[in-house]
Amino acid sequence: MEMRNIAIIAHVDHGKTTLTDALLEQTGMIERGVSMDSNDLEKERGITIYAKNTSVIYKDTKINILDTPGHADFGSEVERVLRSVDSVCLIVDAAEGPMPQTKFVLKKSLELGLKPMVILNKIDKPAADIDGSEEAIYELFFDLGASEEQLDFPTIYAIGRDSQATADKEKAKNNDLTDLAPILDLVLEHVPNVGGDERAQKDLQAQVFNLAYDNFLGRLGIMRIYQGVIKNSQTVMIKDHEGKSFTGKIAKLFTFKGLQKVEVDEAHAGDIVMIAGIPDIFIGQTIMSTDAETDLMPAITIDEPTISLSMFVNDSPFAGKSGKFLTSRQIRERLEKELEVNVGLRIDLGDQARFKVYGRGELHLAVLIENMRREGFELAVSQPEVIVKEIDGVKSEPFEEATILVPEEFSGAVIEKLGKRKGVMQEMVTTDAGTKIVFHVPTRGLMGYRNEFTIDTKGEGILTSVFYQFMKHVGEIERSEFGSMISMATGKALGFALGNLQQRGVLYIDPNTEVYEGQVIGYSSKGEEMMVNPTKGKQLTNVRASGTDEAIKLVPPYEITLERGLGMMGSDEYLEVTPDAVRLRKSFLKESDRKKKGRK
Ligand SMILES: Nc1nc2c(ncn2[C@@H]2O[C@H](COP(=O)(O)OP(=O)(O)OP(=O)(O)O)[C@@H](O)[C@H]2O)c(=O)[nH]1
Ligand SMILES: [Mg+2]
Repeated sequence: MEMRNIAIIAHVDHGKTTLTDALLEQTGMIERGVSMDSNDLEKERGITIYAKNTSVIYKDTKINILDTPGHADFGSEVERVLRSVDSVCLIVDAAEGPMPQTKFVLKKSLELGLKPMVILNKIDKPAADIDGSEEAIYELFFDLGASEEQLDFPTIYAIGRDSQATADKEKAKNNDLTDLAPILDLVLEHVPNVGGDERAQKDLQAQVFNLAYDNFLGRLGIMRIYQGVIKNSQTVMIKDHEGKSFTGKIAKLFTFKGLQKVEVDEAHAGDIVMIAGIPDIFIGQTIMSTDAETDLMPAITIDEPTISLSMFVNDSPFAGKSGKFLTSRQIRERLEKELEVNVGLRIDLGDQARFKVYGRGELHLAVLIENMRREGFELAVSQPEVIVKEIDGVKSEPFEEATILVPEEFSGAVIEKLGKRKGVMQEMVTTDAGTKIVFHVPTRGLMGYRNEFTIDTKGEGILTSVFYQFMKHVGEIERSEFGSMISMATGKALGFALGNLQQRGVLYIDPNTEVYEGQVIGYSSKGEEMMVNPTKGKQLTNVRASGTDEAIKLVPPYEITLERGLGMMGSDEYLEVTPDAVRLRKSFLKESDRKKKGRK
C-alpha cells in the first residue's frame, strides 16, 4: 500500500487539532464531535499536551498524521517527533500571521530537510489577512534559510473548523471553498510515498521516536519503520549510539487508525507502529532483525531541562483531607512511573523525602502536578528555579525569546518591566494591529511576569515565549515580590474580615474558606508581608450600627491556580496541592519560626 507520513505543526491555538479531527471525520475515521485531544486535561484546557499519532485512508493510500502540541513548553517533543515524518503541514492563523512557535517549528522542519506545505487557516476570521500573512510566511521561510525547493511551498486556504478548504486564493477570498480534499490531494502529490513492496522486502530498520505507557503492557515504544517488515512475537535487536545493544521479543504490535490503536500481526515499511514487550525501549534506538543487522538511524537528541522544583509530602494542617496518596513512597513511585514516558523530564530521587524534578518550563511541570492531583495525590512543591550550569567555564542560564503583541499605548510599560528583568529588545514594529516587540530575556526574568503583564496591558496583550538558548548568567534580577498576606489564625474566613482586608490588597479566598495559620491568603498592595486575621468577626456591641455597614461587598477572589501559584510564590513559600485545593503557604507556618530562621 502507498504510505505518507506527515505532522501537523503550528503556533499554539492556530487550529492543528481541529483540522486533524476534521480530516479524520471526512475520511470516515471518527464521528463529528470526537477529538484527538482525548486526555482529560487536554479537553479541559483546550490545548494539546501530548503529540499523537493517527491515520486515515484516502484514495487507497494510508496517511499517517501526527498532531503536535503548539505550546512552547512542549517544543522539544515536537522537534523529536518530526524525525518520524517526511513532510509537515504548517498551519498559520490568517489573522495572527506567523507567531513565535510558528518560527520555532518551521525552523526545526527546515533543518531536517523537510519540504513543508502551508495551510493558511481561520480565513473566516474578520481580521484574516490572506495577503499579509502569506507575505509574512514567505519572509519567515526566507529568513530561516529555506532552500529553493523549500521556498517553493504550496499553500492551501482553509477554515478547519468548518472542514473547508481550497487551493485557489481568489476562491478563498470569495469564500468559495470545498471540503478538505484539496489538503488530502496535496499530501498525496507533495509528500513522497514511503510504502510499497520494494522497501518492505529489505531488512528491518525502524526507529523509536516516542514512548507511551499502559498499566498492563508497561512501556510502549512508538516507532517509524523505514524498511522491512515487523511482526508480532518477533525477537528483534535493539541498538543505540551509546553502544547499547540487546534483544527483545515483541509482545504486542499496534498501528494507529482514527482514535484507535489496532492490534496487527505485522506492519510494513513506511508505517508507524507501537510495540509492547520491551521494557528498556527508548527514544532514538534503532530496531533491526537479529539475523540481518542494518545501520543505526541518526541519533535523536533530547533537550535538556531548563527549570526545576522540589516535591515532597504535604505537611500542612489540612493534609490528608482530600487525597488518597500522601506518603513520600507513593510520590516517589508515581514519579518513577512518570520517568517511563515523560522524555523531557529528569528527576533526582536521591533524597528520601525531597524529590527534585527538572522540566522544560512551568507548564511542563504544572501538567505533571495537575495529573497527580487528579489521580488523588497530595503534595507540596517549592518555588520553581531555573537551571544554572557552567558552559565552557561560563556560568550560564536559560533565555527565552519572548514575543509581545500589545496595543501601542502599553508598549512603554512592557519595555520598562522587561528591561528591569534583563530582557534585551531585538525587534520592534508597530502596525495597525498594534506593537510587536521581541526580547531575549532570561527565563528567570519571565517567571511570574505573566500575571503582571496581563494587568499592565489590561488583558489586551499577548505574550508568548520560546526557549532560546543558555547564555551568560545576568546576575541579580529585581523581581517584584508579592508581599504576602499571611493568616495568623486557623479557622473559617469571615466576610467581615475579608471586607476589611480587601482594602489592603488582593485576596485569594472567599468567605467560609477554611484557612490555617501560615497560609497566604492574598497579597498586599504595598508589597510588604502582612500578618492578618481573616477569621475575625464583627465585635458585638450593645449599640446597633446604623445599618450602612451591614452589606459587605466583596470583590471576587483572585483564585490561586496551579500555574498562578507557581508564578507568584516566594522562595520561602510552598504550594500545597491536593485534589480539591491549591493553597499558598509559608514554609514555616509560625511567625516565630520564620523570625528565628531569619535571624540565623
Ligand atoms: N474562526 C476559526 N476558529 C477556528 C478554526 N479552526 C480552529 N478554530 C478554533 O481555534 C481554537 C484552537 O483550535 P485547536 O485545534 O485546539 O488548536 P491547536 O493548534 O490544536 O492548539 P494546541 O494544540 O493547543 O497548540 C479552537 O477554539 C477552535 O475552535 C477556523 O478555521 N476558524
Ligand atoms: Mg492541538
